[in-house]
Amino acid sequence: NNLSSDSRGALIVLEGLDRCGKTTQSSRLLSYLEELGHTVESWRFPDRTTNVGQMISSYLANKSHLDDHTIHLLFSANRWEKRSLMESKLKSGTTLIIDRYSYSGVAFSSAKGLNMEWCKAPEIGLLAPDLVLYLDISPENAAERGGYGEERYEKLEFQKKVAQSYKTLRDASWKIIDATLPIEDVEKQVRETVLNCVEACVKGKPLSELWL
Ligand code: 2DT
Repeated sequence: NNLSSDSRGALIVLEGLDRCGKTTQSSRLLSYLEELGHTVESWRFPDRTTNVGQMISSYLANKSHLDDHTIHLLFSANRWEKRSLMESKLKSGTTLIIDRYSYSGVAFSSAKGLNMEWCKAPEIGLLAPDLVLYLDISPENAAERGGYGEERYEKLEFQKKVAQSYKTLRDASWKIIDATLPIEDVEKQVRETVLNCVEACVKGKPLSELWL
C-alpha cells in the first residue's frame, strides 16, 4: 500500500545525562519495535569495538590522556566510521535506536569550555536523526540514582555543565521526556513518539544530514 521505494528505517537517538535511563529505554524500545515486526538494531556511541573506539575507551577509563580537541575529534571519527553502514541499514529498512550521538559529542566537549561551533563542525554531513529523545533529569537527581562509575565524566560538577550545554543545543524538534517519572511512564511516551516517527520514515520521509 504505502510502501514507496523510498521507504526506510528511522534513525532514533536517545540523549541525556549519565544515569538518565537511556540504556534501559533503548533496550525496551528495541523489544517493543521487534514485537511489532519492525527490523531494528540498537547501537551506541562511542562504539568501543573499533580501533578508534578503543582509544576513546582508554581515555574514558583515565588510562590515557588526550588534549580536549583531540578526543573530541576521535568521538566524531567514531561516528564517521559508522556512517556508511548506518546509511545502508536505514535504506534497507532497518530502524536504528542510538544511545548517544553528535549531541553528546558537542555537549560534553563544550562543557569543558571548547567553542560550541567548533565542536559542531566535524559532525557536519553525518546523518541527521529523525527523532531526538531527550531524557530529562537534573544532575542532582541523576547523581542520587547512584551507580556513577569511575569514568572520567561521571562527576556531579561536570554533569551540571553538560546539562547546560544540552540546554543550549536542544531545539523545538526534540522530544523532551521527564526521566524522573516511573520507567513505564517514560516508556509510554517514548513509544508514542517513536511510532509516529517510524511511520513517517516508512512513508518515505527523506534522509537528511547534520546540522539541521
Ligand atoms: P557511555 O557511558 O554512554 O558509554 O558514554 N561522550 C560520548 C562524549 O564525550 N562525546 C561523544 O561524542 C559521545 C558519544 C559521554 C561514555 C561517555 O562519553 C561521553 C559519556
